[in-house]
Amino acid sequence: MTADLRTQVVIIGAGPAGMLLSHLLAADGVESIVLETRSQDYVASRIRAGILEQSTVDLLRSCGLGERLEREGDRHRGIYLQWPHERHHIDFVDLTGRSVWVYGQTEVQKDLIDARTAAGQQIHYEVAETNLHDIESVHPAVTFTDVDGRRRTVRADVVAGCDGSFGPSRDQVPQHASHRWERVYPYSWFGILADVAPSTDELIYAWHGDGFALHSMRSATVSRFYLQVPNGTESKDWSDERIWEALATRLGHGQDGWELTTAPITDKTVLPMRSFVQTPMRHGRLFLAGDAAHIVPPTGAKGLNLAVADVALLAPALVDLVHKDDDRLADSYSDTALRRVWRCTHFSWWMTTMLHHGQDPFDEQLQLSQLRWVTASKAGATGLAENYAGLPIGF
Ligand code: RFL
Ligand code: PHB
Repeated sequence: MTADLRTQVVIIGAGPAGMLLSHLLAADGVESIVLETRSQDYVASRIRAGILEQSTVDLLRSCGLGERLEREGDRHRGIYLQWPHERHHIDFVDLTGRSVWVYGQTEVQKDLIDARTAAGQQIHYEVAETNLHDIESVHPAVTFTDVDGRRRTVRADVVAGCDGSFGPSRDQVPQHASHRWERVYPYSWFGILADVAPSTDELIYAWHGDGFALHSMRSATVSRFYLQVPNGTESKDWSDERIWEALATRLGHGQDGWELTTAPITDKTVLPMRSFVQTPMRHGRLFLAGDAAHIVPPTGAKGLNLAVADVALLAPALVDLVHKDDDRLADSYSDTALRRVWRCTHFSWWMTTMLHHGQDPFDEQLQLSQLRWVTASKAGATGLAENYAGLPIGF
């Protein structure tokens, strides 16, 4: 196969994992080419996660991506956990000395695009038919059709599969060499964006007999909400009135004087929930990072943070491999990354099953008991705080 492009690392996917990887590699003098199926506008504007944990913020600051985050990000000490007639604050700073930031994935993505574009990063948007070749050799290749319809081949030393949950990379690992772990949940999240000042200073996670609700935010003038809905729900089944009514009930409008302010809704999306891990996260010269290797339900706010943590481990491993032919970090990448992946997989599953309403009255009593313990016991609260604010990279 004749290649018309040559680089050290070909990165499939221009989401946060792929873009941050190209940024960290460039800082250490490793050249990469990024391939992305979507347009730059689409990638920069899709609405996704909202919370950055401490180690994500530390990493973004340390690699020169913290400037706007410092200015516009909102540091939170903790979260509220509630169930009918009870609301409790869990203070991460008091419990662990760590905090979280409200700074949307959309903003992180924009900062990454700006930094990489300014640095002259080669990014091919709107590519099609991305295929991986020779990943078991030391010179793998990726073929794709570019935006002008030309068939291209890029040869590299390494392929980084940062192509999310629907990309082609993870399927390239032969079945006999990998294992997939999966849990599907019997409910979805209905995500709502509204042009309204948040009715709370920090996020509220609410257990309710009608189903879970979350009050999050994006800025002083934009709020983000989620409602637990049955799988198969369609946005069109939910009028704005129905949404505000459900949010008011589940979040406790009127209790102890707390009020939910309503306003025009600007976006409605239904998100299915699942836990998924593919092991190992490497096959030959293909390395998987972010959603390409694992998916968590959003209840623990871990998806984006895990993608960043993977890349923080992968970048130095690839630098050593490409520059020094030293494969020690590359060989340990999957095992090291998976320790954090499984911790976050457990935490996300635990938050999800503690807060979402099901059919079984016995489960309901267990959930309420767990919520009382987590909010009343320092040990319980510290466990939640440590996991939510995030364990150090390399944990
Ligand atoms: P991404 O962000 O999905 O980026 C992968 C990129 O790869 C591209 N791609 C390809 N490129 C080239 N060739 C191909 N054949 C390709 N196939 C795919 C895709 O277009 C995309 O640009 O994965 P990454 O970088 O690993 O980052 C992970 C995070 O984006 C993800 O964990 C979170 O956004 C998950 N997530 C949420 N996490 C939270 O913590 N809180 C949330 O509220 C939350 N909301 C969400 C989410 C994920 C969503 N998706 C994936 C459906 C809401 C949504 C809608
Ligand atoms: C969000 O703001 O989108 C968000 C916040 C916390 C979560 C999930 C999503 O657990």
